[in-house]
Amino acid sequence: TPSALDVSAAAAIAAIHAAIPPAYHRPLVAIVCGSGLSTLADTLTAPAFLPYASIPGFASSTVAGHQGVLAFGLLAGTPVVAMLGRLHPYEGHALPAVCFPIRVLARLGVQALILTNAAGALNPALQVGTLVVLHDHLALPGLAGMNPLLGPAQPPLARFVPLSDAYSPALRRLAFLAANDLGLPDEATAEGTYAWVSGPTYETPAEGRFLRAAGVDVVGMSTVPEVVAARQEGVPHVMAISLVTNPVIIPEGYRSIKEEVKQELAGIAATIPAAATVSHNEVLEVGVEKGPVMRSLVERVVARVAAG
Ligand code: 6GU
Repeated sequence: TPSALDVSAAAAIAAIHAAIPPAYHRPLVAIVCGSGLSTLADTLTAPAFLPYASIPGFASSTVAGHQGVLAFGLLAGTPVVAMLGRLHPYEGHALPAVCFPIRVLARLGVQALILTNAAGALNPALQVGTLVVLHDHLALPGLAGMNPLLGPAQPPLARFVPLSDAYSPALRRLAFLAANDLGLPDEATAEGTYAWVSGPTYETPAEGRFLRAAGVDVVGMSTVPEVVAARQEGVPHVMAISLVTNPVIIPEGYRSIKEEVKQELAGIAATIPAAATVSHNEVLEVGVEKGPVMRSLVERVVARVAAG
């Protein structure tokens, strides 16, 4: 007997097939558009749109800059499907709800999944605007009791999913060839390890220091549950690209109020500045500014995937 997951995924696919022209029923590549990539829809030829709300089992995205629409169309002449806006655990979506659309895209038969996101840089060598092709991740919630695959086994899907090569080396290679196609300067792209945190708070200084000490290059609140679900679903090639929208400042020390009080009592003016903070607006602005570069890169990767 089919599992509950199989039944709901089949219902979602039936709704998609009923609403979308047959030419788009088997997209080659699926793309998840994070903050900054939703303009990808403008690049699709002959697009067909389907709101998440009209697909059974799809939750709706509630974040500014995330539309909540599935877009089908041709990118670089190749049929693709794009999630314009993604679901995040911090919105209150349970992990199975976050993963469900990915499972549906996987079952449409996509050969490759390209995920994009906005992230903060912990590696001080990464400038704002850099496109970081992920080669590994650190799933803090996953290690600590919030793994996306917790729950009953879903045969025939694997119970224990290896993630040693979760990020396709072949697709990552195409990303750097695509960057060369576009004439991007060397510093426009990098490789790195992504830390998934649940958010919605940004990191405290101690948390930033902790993640950096663990070898993390960029940090964000998405992507990893989707990567894990896609790998369990057996999507042949998964890649993720982070757009660095802000540095995560890791101060050497901290502002010592005790020292300030001692100086104050000694009649000396305070000299220690307050710490910098990150804002969601800053994240969205860099997304708008650098989104087109990310879009061109994804388009060139799709062209290269299609060329085989
Ligand atoms: Cl600094 N932290 C997290 N967790 N997510 C982010 C970010 C920072 N910047 C963009 N997304």
